[in-house]
Amino acid sequence: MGFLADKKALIVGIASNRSIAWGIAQAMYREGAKLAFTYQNDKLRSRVETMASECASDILIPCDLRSDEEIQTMFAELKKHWDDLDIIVHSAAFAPKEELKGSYLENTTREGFRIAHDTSSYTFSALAKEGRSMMQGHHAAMLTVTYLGAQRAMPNYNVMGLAKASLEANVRYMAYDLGLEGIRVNAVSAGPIRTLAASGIAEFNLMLDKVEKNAPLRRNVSIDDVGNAAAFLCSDLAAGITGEITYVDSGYNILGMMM
Ligand code: 0WE
Repeated sequence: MGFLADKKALIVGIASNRSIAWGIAQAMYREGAKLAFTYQNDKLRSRVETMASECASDILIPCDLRSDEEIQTMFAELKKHWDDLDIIVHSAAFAPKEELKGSYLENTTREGFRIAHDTSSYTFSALAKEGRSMMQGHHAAMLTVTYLGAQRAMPNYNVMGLAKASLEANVRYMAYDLGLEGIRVNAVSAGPIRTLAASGIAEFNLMLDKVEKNAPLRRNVSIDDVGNAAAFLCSDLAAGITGEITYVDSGYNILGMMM
């Protein structure tokens, strides 16, 4: 029996079979969880449908996280399948492409800042606000995905770094609030991974090389590495862990110098 046997998990943020959310879904399915999936738009529906069926799931609900109404409708739809919920996985982020390169100050706008923070941080709170009633009394857990750019200044990551810093503070404030209801809230901070979100990012190969040459484990991480840690954090094995940011990055974040 897997360590997530009888748990029901909602997976938000699959865009392709390289998505971190897909690595998390597969690990949770392997450990015995029942899964439900959302998809952002019609373009992604059939793709997510195929992946859901690989996890024996036929719960597939549209949801653009930028809309409170769509989030409400999504949970109303989920309630038709399940009375309750044990796990919510949030793996979604966005900033306008032009703001993810070059000078931070020159390329960040008020509107880009708003979009990055709304899409990448507020959406996690929004899922908690609408989903908490279904998670009552279930030793439930929420999980999001962040990046080292929240804690350290990085070239090109720019306004996303601020949005991820907000998301990490969000993990702590949500953990504080939801702890009263027994709901745990954590994040995994993943090393760089070639996903759709990383495609077209300047110098991404260089970042992967730096990790491979310098991280303690001398390799990059996979969506399976991230998925396994996420599955653990959402399981009862992690019953005493909340408000925590767990690095899944081959140890890269501990370095003080690269030789
Ligand atoms: O958080 C991310 C990526 C988030 C992201 C990616 C895009 C690309 C397409 C957010 N918004 C957009 N908007 C788009 O239009 N990562 C951790 C991956 C990533 O993105 C970077 C990185 C790394 C690593 C951007 C610049 C520098 C490094």
